[in-house]
Amino acid sequence: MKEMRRRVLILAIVVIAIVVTATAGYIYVGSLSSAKPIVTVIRIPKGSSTEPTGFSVADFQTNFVNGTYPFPVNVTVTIGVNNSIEWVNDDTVGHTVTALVAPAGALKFNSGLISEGKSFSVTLNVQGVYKYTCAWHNWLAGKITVNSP
Ligand SMILES: [Cu+2]
Repeated sequence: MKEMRRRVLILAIVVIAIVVTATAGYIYVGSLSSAKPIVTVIRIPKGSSTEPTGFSVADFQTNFVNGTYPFPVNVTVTIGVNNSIEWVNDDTVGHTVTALVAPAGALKFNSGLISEGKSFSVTLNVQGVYKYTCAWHNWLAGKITVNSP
């Protein structure tokens, strides 16, 4: 019965799409299929625990959250809403991915310690900007922008 209702719904969408196509002249096919969750993999490279030249923890603490942080943010990714990110730790020490900034209504994700060879995934359901760092090595920092659906 549920399957029948689903078919009727799909048929209705197709009919509407055809009418829209006939009147407006184009069809956005993507809206007919359910979005598949997409996973973006970020690898934490070996040697990441070594502090790079020019890093200032005071500077990080003062400026990272405010958006005027001058030290290069190592990772910048843009994903769609409800997509996932998976961090894989290729380093020989543990790291964390700890969100310090998240959009209103979104949880600030925190992986806890990701041991060497382990990974951590998060699915981001709220659009906006997230900024995260490793709790132990603040030079490992990233910015994630989640686009609207
Ligand atoms: Cu770390």
